[in-house]
Amino acid sequence: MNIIDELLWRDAINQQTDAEGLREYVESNKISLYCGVDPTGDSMHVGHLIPFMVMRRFQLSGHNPVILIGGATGTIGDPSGRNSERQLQTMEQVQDNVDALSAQMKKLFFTEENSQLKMVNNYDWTKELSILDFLREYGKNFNLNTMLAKDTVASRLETGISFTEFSYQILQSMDFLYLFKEEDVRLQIGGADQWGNITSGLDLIRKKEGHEAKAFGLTIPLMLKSDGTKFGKSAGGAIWLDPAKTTPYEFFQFWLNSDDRDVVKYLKYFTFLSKEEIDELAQKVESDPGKREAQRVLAAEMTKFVHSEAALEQAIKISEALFSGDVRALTADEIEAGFKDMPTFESSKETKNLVDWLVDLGIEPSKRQAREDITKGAILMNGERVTDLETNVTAENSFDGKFIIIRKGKKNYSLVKLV
Ligand code: 383
Repeated sequence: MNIIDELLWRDAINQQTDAEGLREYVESNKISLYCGVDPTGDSMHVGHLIPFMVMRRFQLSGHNPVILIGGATGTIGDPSGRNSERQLQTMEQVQDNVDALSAQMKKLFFTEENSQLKMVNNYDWTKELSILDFLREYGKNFNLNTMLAKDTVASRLETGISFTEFSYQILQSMDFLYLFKEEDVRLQIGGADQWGNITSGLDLIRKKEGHEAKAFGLTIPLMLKSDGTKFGKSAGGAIWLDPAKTTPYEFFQFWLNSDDRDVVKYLKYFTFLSKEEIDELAQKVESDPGKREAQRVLAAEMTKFVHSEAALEQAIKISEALFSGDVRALTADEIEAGFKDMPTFESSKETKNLVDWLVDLGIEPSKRQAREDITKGAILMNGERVTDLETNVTAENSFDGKFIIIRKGKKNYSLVKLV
């Protein structure tokens, strides 16, 4: 399958400026393509994977991806997809974020086989440009009506948009022209929200380089979830790629919890599994959805790709321990990761009777209820059932003198931190 057919099969194409032309071009050439990310934060999230997985697919089929980090554009902020003006970041903040995102990109895309991958920063060719050159060299090629008609600007005309954000499309267009000339980049890809910026760059290339200049734009559909909620968010907020912000366990759980109606779409979009493998998993979603095998494979593939094999093993270990209730094999770090979104309580280290302790913390509403739950075997302390009403809770029951885990019923966990 060539790369275009593969993207079509994966439902990864939203719009193309010249589908025929691009197909022909990639059939007989190695294409250099680029996709940009703005350093508006210190980590990417799963939404960013949408175009960058496609970049990787091009790379795997022998083409040359160029990753652009927007050290210049990040100081302005893309109005796309936003309904209000952004607060400017300081130049230092932008630089810190450039460093963080560059490191993240390296980790994801620079493998031993791919050490030649290119990464550029648009600050390098934008910082020296004078205001007069900007207006004379570039501004003259932009028609105000066309600029105003771009979705991202048109939708802001009511609420207001500054000249600064309005000019963003010129900056991104200058990048495409620069990379076309300097790096022979002929294709820009991005999420569907980038269509206006990408086509604006193509217009500039045509105006400056002539109509025979061959360049293309391709966008990828933004991910929609079957239940109508936004893709890439959990109860705790965005799903980040930085393990310090979203632990590999939470990351694993995010994919594991995918809806049956979405899981095949995600497998196509986000993994490198073959058509045969995905068709087989799709079959299993139909015949045995309860087993959630497709979700398991998806979660494993994604955790391995973004984090590592070791992180995946740990995520599985935590998931299994929480599922079975046997949490004894977990380390204090694993507990911290696994319990991030669960109710957490604080207790002093002094020895106390279990019934009193559960009521004092608020895990049980009353002593009567506590006694009843203990006697019927519904309470597990650190993975062990306690049925004796005289049980005492001491620091010795804890993990590393730090945590005590209480499970009430089948899956109501509480984490008690000893302070
Ligand atoms: C800057 C300079 C360029 C080319 C692109 C850019 C960044 C672009 C942008 N992209 C988003 C971002 O940075 O704002 N103007 O957060 C997101 N992308 C990708 C994808 C997406 C887009 O990084 O749709 C989601 O992740 O294109 O919103 O010369």
